[in-house]
Amino acid sequence: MKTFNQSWLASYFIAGTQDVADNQLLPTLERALKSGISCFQFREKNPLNPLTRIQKKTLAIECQRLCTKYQVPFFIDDDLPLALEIQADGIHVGQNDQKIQNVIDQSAGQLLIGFSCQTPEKIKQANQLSGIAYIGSGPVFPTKSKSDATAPLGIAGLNQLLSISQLPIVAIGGISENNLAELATTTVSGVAVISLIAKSPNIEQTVQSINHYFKLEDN
Ligand code: TZP
Ligand code: MG
Repeated sequence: MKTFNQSWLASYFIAGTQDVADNQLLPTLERALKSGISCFQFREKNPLNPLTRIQKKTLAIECQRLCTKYQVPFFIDDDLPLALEIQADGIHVGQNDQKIQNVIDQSAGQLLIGFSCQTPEKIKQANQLSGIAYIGSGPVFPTKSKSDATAPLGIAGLNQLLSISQLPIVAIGGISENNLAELATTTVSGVAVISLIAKSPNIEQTVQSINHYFKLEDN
């Protein structure tokens, strides 16, 4: 069984081909890895230019190789067969994806599991499950990166979820350089970002500012 480390949530980068210019996913990921991201999730949802199964698998393996090179954990969004086939470190599951209990049962301890929870009720349900590593909560702020995102939680809503959750929470949605300091006043373990890194003019500086707030000192 893989072991999860809460420090992986500090600066959690999420991306797929829809989030970057043509052929820029791998170079963007490598720049982010070099700059010190703590985790990567491959989230491929390109409505304009959908990848075939084999293209998606090939790209996932290339992302995984880069993550391995920099010793950063590699998660896949909502594709259990692919995550199992290529032996990703973990899978991230949303509320509208396949049933979380099925994912827990089918991953049979081979994958770490992240689960999206946006309401106190969902957090309470997650508290009853065994086999989840972390919770992703958001959007905290308005986001353009997810078309079906629910209403923003705000810091107050996030704090309410944090007060109930028995699992570490990574904040997601609309995270920018302007709200990192405010997020760092909460007990989130870190931030999960798409556009802040994918669209950054200076990825190294962006990752450094995230890590400044959320990366724990090495002992
Ligand atoms: N889930 C909730 S908000 C979101 C996802 C995948 C998108 C986050 O993207 P960004 O660009 O960091 O707001
Ligand atoms: Mg999903």
